[in-house]
Amino acid sequence: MKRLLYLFIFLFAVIAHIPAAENKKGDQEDNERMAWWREARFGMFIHWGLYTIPAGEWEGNTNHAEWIRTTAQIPIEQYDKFVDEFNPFKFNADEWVRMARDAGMKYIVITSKHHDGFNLFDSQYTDYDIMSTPFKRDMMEELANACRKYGLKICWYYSIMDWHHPDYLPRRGWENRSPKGADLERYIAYMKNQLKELVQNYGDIGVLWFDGEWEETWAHEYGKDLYNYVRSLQPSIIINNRVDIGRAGMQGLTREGEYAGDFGTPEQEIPPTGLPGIDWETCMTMNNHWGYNKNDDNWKSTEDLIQKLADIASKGGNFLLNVGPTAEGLFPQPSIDRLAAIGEWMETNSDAIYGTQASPFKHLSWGRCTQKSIKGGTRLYLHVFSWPANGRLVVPGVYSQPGRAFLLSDPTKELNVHREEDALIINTPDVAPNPINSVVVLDLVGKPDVNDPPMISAEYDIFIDETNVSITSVRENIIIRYTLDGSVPTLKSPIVDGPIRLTNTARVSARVFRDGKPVSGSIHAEYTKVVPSPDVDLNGIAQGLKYSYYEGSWDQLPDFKALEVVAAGVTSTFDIFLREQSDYFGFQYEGFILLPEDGIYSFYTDSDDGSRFYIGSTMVVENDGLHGMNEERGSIALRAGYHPIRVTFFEKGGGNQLKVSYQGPNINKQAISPQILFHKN
Ligand code: FHN
Repeated sequence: MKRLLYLFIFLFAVIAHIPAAENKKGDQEDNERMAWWREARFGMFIHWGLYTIPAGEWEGNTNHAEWIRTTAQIPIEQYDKFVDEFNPFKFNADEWVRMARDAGMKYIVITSKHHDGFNLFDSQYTDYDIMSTPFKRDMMEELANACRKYGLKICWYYSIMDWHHPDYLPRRGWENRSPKGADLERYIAYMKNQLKELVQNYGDIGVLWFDGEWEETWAHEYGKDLYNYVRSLQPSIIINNRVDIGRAGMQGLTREGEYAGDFGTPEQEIPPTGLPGIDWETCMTMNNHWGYNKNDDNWKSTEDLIQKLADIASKGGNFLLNVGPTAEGLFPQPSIDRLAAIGEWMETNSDAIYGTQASPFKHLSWGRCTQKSIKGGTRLYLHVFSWPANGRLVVPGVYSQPGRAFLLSDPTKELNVHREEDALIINTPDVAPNPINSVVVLDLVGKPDVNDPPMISAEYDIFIDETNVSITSVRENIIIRYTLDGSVPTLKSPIVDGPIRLTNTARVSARVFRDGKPVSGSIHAEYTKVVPSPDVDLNGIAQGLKYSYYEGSWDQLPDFKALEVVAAGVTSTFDIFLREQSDYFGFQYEGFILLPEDGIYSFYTDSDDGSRFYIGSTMVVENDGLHGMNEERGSIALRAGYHPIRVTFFEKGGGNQLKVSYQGPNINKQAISPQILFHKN
């Protein structure tokens, strides 16, 4: 009876909201739009603007760059004087585009407006643009024309965060520009007007590369609206995931949920593995700075850059490699040298990059692999960083029938291929064709059949009464055998013929077999039967949570019990009450959550900086530390009814946000509704 009552209270209190499905990833329209971008695999990022005048140096500090107005705390009046100095008289759009083309790059993304708010294009909506400088030419138009001339896509970087426009908030914490009168709606209208100029005045635009979406004033509804608006201006345009707030920090991929954006944007890092079905692009500097820094000589080697290009393509991603031109309009010589060397490698090996898909192998000791479908089978491009000294290139765990093999640098010279157990051996010449990355082509009959163990999955790794586990493989004419005690499956083990129902804790192990032989390693997964935490009987409760507010500087969550409470009260949900300061503070929220039925519940915190979520004394979500917006999840078995919850959060500096959501039996992932949050009177 009690459980029925809880279910009624819960349903009465909460109207589940199911966000409209915005993203139609993978449908025909999306595939057509993304086709050129997926083919391209390699582009140039250009960070250029007023900040090139100080060139990273300010009052003796030489580690600044495009952030210098903030990192050197330069008052706006002083910074704006750079407008009168910006005159890149050596700028030559054709030269820039030819260097990108000759490096093998297929698109250019340039900072039409970075965080400082200065516009490199001629905008009718502001005088804070290139036409107010001595240069007085619309260099974006010149660059767009040059791209069309040499067959590259022109793309715009555009920062949502704007340290100059009076309607953008927040102001920089150190500056005394009054926020009075700032109007976000007016700022969004300004952005839309500029985006209309950028998308409609310069011909076909490849990508709108948004950035600066992480501050607390930007929200999902604005991001979704801006995505739809830009798409309405040019349906074929591609828009990155930084238009919305779904990006998971520098890891760059889009978090679970209905966030807008056509591709993920890892920054200065490469995902550890391929990401099937996900479009993503790693953006990276050649040295340590995006904007020109005259003292930064820490350049990545050409070898490192060429191998990064292969690594990224072998995981199915694009590589957006940055150049920071000088105030005169020149690429730094080390950038020119690296672009030329990459171009020389691409001259011979671009087939192994353009239009390729991710490697079918999880790991190769000597290098990477990319692949393309060809008539009757698959072409593997084996990127060999470590050339075999014994003339034998071992391709492990591949069961497909081999076709031709040859050096991409000399397709006329066939290489011998033979099988040794589950490996294919290619006889290679003594000398590597390229000391950095030699590409050996290996054709296979049909789809690659490699030593991939099966996938084991279930909704959760814990269960109350029973759970169904699925074990699958995409490989052809195979069977899967499994065990429930963690032992390696043998020919005597049962065959998978559908979901496996577990009613007790089990260590599931699975392996692929063909013609009576194992053709994969085994894989394991633990599923634990648990007793749900009991609910608590409550009386004298009221809606809302108790919160306590603290001030201090921490690099991780402090022990709030040991700290003085600066303010306290009751709040309807996990609000951050911004006081005089928007940095160096923490919150603790305590109360009870009402759950409608027994089951496994997942809780999420998405925060900048650290946060944790507890049920009673059990920490369910660990999301501590200094970071940008980052979401973590945890699951726990709970009875229907009231459960004690505690959420802790701290902010050191920069953006500050806390979002707490959950999902459970018959409950989609959603923010925890205030209606099911209570505290004791
Ligand atoms: O703050 C910017 C930074 O200046 C640069 O533009 C990079 C490039 O992706 N994006 C932001 C940092 O994530």
